[in-house]
Amino acid sequence: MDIKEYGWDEYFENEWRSNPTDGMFPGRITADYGQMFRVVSAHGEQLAKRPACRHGNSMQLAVGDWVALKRLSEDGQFQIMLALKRKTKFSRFAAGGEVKEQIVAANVDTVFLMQSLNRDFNMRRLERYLIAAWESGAQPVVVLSKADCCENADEKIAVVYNTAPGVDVHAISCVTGEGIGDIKKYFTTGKTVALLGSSGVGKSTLVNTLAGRELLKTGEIRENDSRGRHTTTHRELLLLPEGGLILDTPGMRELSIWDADTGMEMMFSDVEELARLCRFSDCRHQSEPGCAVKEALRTGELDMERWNSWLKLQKEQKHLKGRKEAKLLLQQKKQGKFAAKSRKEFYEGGARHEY
Ligand SMILES: Nc1nc2c(ncn2[C@@H]2O[C@H](COP(=O)(O)OP(=O)(O)OP(=O)(O)O)[C@@H](O)[C@H]2O)c(=O)[nH]1
Ligand SMILES: [Mg+2]
Ligand SMILES: [Zn+2]
Repeated sequence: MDIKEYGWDEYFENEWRSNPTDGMFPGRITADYGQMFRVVSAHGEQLAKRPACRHGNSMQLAVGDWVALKRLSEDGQFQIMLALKRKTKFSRFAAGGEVKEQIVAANVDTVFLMQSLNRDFNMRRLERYLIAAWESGAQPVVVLSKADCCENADEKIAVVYNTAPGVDVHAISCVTGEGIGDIKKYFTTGKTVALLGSSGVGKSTLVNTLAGRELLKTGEIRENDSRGRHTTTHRELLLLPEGGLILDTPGMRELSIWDADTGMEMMFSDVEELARLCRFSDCRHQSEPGCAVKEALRTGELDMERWNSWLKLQKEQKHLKGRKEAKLLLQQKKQGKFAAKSRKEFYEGGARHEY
């Protein structure tokens, strides 16, 4: 197997050389099964164990990561020893209330932000995905699926163009084949495209359509509300027969953004620019004189919905930043206690040894 087909390039070659990788070989994680990963390498595909936990703090690995593998025994046991620095990573705030970054996909070149044209279409949700995508370092592309189920696709495409200036938008149908030819251009040798979106938008169906066969399981959507049933349960990276890689993911219930600074700037540069034009640098854009935002809302230069969206995202980010800082403080406090305890043990121990 030629690992270049899986995206190995000069960047990773350099990373490889700058790490202690003697006696190891490179591989890319293609599936995450919890304690085990499926990894592809020049020796084919194998299962590999997670790296050993150090200080109870195991490194987070994600599908798409390039890792260094070691053969543990002749009977085909492999262990991941280290991960190479990522080119890009798509993260979110981990679900379940914990303050933790969850890496959804690593080393992705393009992310398809998928929404279906029948039921799932929602601009506020798309904004979140776009922010996270810009933050990831990968190129976002909006893919509107199930064009065969929609009468006014053109109108919806126009709405997306307004929300996401400069981002490619495609309407596709896996039933009629519409638009599939156009999106093939993103799949070239060694390049990785990740599919993200709610359950039931047709991510796995698109993989099967591009692969030309049933590689992945797909599921009917619920009749009453057209939502998906969370058919895909783990992330998986696949090589397409015509070249290029596709990363299927389980549908996300919600996307809480982990980091948003770059993403907000990319998505809302017009709003942020306006806010900088206010007379007072600490303008709250409420009733202050010389508020450029209020003025733009009055003239219609700034759309009210877009402004509300920005406000909501700002507020959410502030809240999440507060939670992150609180966690950091707690960690530092714990580490401080640990250091003090070790110091105490060291000196007391040292004193004992002297006698
Ligand atoms: N009409 C129509 N139905 C489609 C299209 N693409 C997918 N579907 C249907 O939508 C349903 C859900 O498709 P999946 O591919 O399983 O959706 P998914 O995004 O992978 O969902 P999860 O794995 O749950 O995240 C299936 O019944 C598909 O047949 C399309 O282009 N047109
Ligand atoms: Mg799926
Ligand atoms: Zn203002």
